[in-house]
Amino acid sequence: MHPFPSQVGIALPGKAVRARTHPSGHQVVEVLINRGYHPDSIVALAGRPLRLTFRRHDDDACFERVVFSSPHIDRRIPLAGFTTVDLPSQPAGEVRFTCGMGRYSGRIQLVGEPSPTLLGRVRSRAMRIASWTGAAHFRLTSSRSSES
Ligand SMILES: [Cu+2]
Repeated sequence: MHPFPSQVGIALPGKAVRARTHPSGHQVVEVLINRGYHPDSIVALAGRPLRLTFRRHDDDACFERVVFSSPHIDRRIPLAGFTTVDLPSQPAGEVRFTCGMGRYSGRIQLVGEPSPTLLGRVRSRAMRIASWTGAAHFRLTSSRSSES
């Protein structure tokens, strides 16, 4: 297995798709079912909930159910429409999901929060400058208040 890069923005090995993170901290990823799961390799942050939305375009009875390894979730997936599966926040590690008979599978890699984030690095640098000069302090606090 490949080691995962510790920074966001670096191309992931294989066809792994990174879950999108909403500002609320919720992570989402869409999975198309058509002769398999697309993507079948997902990377998401550990310690945050993850919502998978399945769209089934394959009438193979295999895909009528999807079964997760952790937590153990067994969900029916109708042919039409979207089926949402919410995984709670979990520690770093691998979660697998398979079709009802285990013929098709996908995996979710829950990885530690990349640290520090780009924004975090910029902030900590700004704070260091602020502590040196004092002058940057006003700008820092005013840019903060504009975020809320
Ligand atoms: Cu199957």
